[in-house]
Amino acid sequence: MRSRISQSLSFVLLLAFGLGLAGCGTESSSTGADGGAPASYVPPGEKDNYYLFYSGGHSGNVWVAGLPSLRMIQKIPVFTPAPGMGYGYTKETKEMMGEYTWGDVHHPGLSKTNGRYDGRWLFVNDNANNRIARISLRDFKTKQILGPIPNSMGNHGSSFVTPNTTYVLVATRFSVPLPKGTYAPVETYEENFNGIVSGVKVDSTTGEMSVGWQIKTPPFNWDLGSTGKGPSHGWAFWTSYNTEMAHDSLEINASQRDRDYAAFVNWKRAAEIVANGNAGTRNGVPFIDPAEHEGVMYYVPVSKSPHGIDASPSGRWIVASGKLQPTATVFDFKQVLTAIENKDFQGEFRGVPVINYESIVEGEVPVGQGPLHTQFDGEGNAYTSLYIESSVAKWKLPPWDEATAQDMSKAVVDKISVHYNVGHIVIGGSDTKDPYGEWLVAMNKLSKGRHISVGPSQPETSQLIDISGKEMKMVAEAYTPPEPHFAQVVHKDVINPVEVYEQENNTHPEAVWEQQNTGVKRTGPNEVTAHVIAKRSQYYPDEIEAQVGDTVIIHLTNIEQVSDMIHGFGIAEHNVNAIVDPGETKTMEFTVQKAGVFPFYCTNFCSALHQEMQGYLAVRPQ
Ligand SMILES: [Cu+2]
Repeated sequence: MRSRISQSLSFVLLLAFGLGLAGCGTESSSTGADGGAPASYVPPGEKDNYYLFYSGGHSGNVWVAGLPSLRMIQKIPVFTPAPGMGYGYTKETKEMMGEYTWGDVHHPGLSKTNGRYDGRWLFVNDNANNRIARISLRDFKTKQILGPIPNSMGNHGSSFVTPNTTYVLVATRFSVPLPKGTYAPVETYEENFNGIVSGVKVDSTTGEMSVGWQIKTPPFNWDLGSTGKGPSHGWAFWTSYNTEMAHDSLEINASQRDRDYAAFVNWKRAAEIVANGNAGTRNGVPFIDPAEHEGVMYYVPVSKSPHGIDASPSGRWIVASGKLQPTATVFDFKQVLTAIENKDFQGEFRGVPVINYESIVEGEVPVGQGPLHTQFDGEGNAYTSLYIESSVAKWKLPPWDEATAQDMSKAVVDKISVHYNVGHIVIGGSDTKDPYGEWLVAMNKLSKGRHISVGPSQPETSQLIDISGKEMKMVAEAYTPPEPHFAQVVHKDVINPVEVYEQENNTHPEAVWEQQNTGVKRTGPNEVTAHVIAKRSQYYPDEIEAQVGDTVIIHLTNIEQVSDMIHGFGIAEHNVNAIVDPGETKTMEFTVQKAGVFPFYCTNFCSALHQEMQGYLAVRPQ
């Protein structure tokens, strides 16, 4: 009850402070000049300072919100049709989505140059169908879906972007017999099943993705990861919650060992092995057995049933948390390199060295119950989500003073309750060398009791925490559809989107801009092709003739060159639906199967005469 009271009080203060700012005409900032209440309230007409890209989980989308307002601005459809944007109905998007109409987006990763966000692309994974997609932040649209990735099953441990976007790194949650497509009884799991770590290569100019290499692993279930920087540049880290290699009743059987393993992978070494022609191939992909190539992978014991592992902004401190142990373990990567050099190993597993735990641990910080993910503010502090406690702990990264080193509880400097069962948390730029700090968003799994009832199917909550001061302050709350597993936050100045596709940049081969180039033609015995332009408030031409059995191809160009002047194109009873943004061309292709006259019309309100923007598809019987 107490937390609810303090929260509504702070909301009132926020409101007052936000309105005050509006009067000054300044941008919103986290705290007032008097150090007063934080201003997450962004008044009408003012804009947020940050983009917040939420993964959409099994909705298959990415949600775009503003920060600090938490106002939802846009949906970016990726793996799932979105009729409101014509996505998944046009030829281009259908081909990109392939045979699946959903995906499970878990971890968005922004592209980077020199360890900082460069505002070019956002990569997202599909845990269900083993794919990676690339969204261009030039127009906030999905440009490529790669996969299903060969040999990869349960693409959960991604999308982790290396400091110059050389790779997006992927690890498998599930293990299967390899090459993928092989049968083996599930009882032979330990012997016949394997996991995979993949390096998805990214073309530095076009962003085009391809599978660069894969590393075979035991059938551990790989979980979250991160990429190194600074002293750990060239490395990537993943935790595993099933080094027991259980294949049934995982809740019990995968929770037996007091320590699981993290994998420390030298991706530069993997790339070298492939470049030198020393990798094998599996399902057409360069394939590395780490037992045969020294230096490509090491195991590090971590606390029980870990979920997350995160590299600090300096790249020196690698923080791993075990769900079933109330500590965040801090590894010193400089000591990791020394241990590797000195072969300071406590054993090996299937030919891969296990680094001596004692030699590389800087400390175990008692953060609280159920630690999952750690984020960094760039001021020497770490923040760890605590699933079981439903709170976020703020703690100091090393170097620690003598008193803290003796009593690690002194490293924990603040804790705040969230509502509740927090999964991921995000701080802007946490995975870069220069985090923004300022705000932390807690993404909570359960929202029950926090909103007016919407029945049994309930959204997730996001809570906004001001981290600009010594103590964390809860300042706002919002809801999202399922399911923001993780998010990325980037400053608005890093991204420079287009709002209109300029005519000279439209590369669609079938784009037409002049009325004299439009028209409907028979282009085959059973094929009719229409080139149509859309503008306020008509289509030209507005009549398409075809015969039953014809394939009808419509290339539709929106010739508007004005921001937000979007047209739609829906045909009655044909499941045909496109949206064309200003200057954009889209293609619809379908077979007409019934005679009759079917209206088509603009679905996206565009003008006073929007209702008049219509035409007819007239289909003769055969
Ligand atoms: Cu219109």
